[in-house]
Amino acid sequence: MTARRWVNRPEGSNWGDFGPDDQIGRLNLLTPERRRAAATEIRTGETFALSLPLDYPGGNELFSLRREPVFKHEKRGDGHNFNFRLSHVCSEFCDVVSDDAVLLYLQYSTQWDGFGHVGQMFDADGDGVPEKVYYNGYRGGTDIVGPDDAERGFGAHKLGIENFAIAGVQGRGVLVDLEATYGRQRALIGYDELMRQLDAQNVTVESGDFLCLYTGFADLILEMNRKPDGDVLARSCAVLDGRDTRLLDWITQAGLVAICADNFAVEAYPARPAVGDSFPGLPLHNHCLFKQGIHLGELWYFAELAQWLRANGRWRFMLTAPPLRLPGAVGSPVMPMATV
Ligand code: UVW
Repeated sequence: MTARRWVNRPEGSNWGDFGPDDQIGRLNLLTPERRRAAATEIRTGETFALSLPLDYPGGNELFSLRREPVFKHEKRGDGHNFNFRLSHVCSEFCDVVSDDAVLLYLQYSTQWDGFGHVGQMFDADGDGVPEKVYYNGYRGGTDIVGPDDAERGFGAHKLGIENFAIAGVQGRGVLVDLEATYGRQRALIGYDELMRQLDAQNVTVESGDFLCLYTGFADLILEMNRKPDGDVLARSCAVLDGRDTRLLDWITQAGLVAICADNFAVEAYPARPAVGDSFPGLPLHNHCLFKQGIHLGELWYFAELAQWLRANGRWRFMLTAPPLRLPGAVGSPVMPMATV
C-alpha cells in the first residue's frame, strides 16, 4: 500500500475511502452477498442481450471522433489468412481456416467508460496549480499516458479497464423505464423526475445495484439502420441532468455501482450552462468517473428486456457485464446480459 497521492481531494469525492491505491471505486460495494441477492432475481432463466450490434450507430455523425469498426486480414501465401486451405502447408490437410482483426474504437457502440476516460484539471498536490488528475488522484501524463508522452509507455497504467474486467461485474440491475413516461420526447431528468419515476415503478435502488436507464435512444438508432440523423438524435429521448446537484447527491448516497443507459452519454451533452470561471462540461461524468468511481455504460440496448419486465411487473434482474480485459484501455465494448 502506498501513501495517498493527493493533499486536496475534490469536494463531493470519495477518494481514499476504498484505500489509497483503489482502482475500482464503487464496485467495492458489489460484495458476494450483493451478488447472491442478485441471483435471487433469476426466476425463469430467460436471458436478454443488452448490446447493440457493434457496427451501430453507423458512420460517425453521432460523434465525429469515433468511427465504425474496420476489419482487416493478414496476408498468407498468395491470398489472406481467410478461407485459407491448410493443404498449402501440408498437402494432406483438408482444413480451411479464417482469422480476422479489427480496428475498433472502444467507445463507438455499446460500451463501458473506465475511470481513465474523464478526469479534471485539479490542484491535488496543493501547490496552487491545477494538474491533470483522475479518480483517486491518479495523474495524467504519469499514470494515464497519451501518445504525446509516449516515451513513458502509452496507456492507462493505472485505472485501466482491465481492473474493472476482473472485479466480478455481475450483480442486480434495476431498470428505470423512462421510455414509458416520456416516449421519445427530449426530457431532462433531474432528481425530482427520477424519484417520481422510481415511485411510479415502486422500485428502489440499493447499495451495490446497477442503475439501468431505458430511454428508447438505442431503439431509434437501430431504426435509423446505420445512417443516424444527428439532428433528430440530439432532440430525442431522456437524458440525465448532470447539473442537478440533488441528483448528484442522490447518486452519492444511493450506493449504486454503475449507471448504464441506452443513450449517447447518460447525461445531457452539452449540459445546461453553468456559472463560474471553470466547471466540468460533462458534470455527471465528472461526478461519477472522477469523484465517486462509478462506471458509466452507454448505448446499451434495453428494448426487449423492458418489454418483458413490463409484462411481468418486475424491474430487477441479474446483470452480467464485464468489459474486455484489455490492459491500458480507458473504455471497452461490452456484451451485457440480463437474466430474469
Ligand atoms: C464523451 O466524450 C461525450 O464521451 P461519452 O461517450 O462518455 O459520452
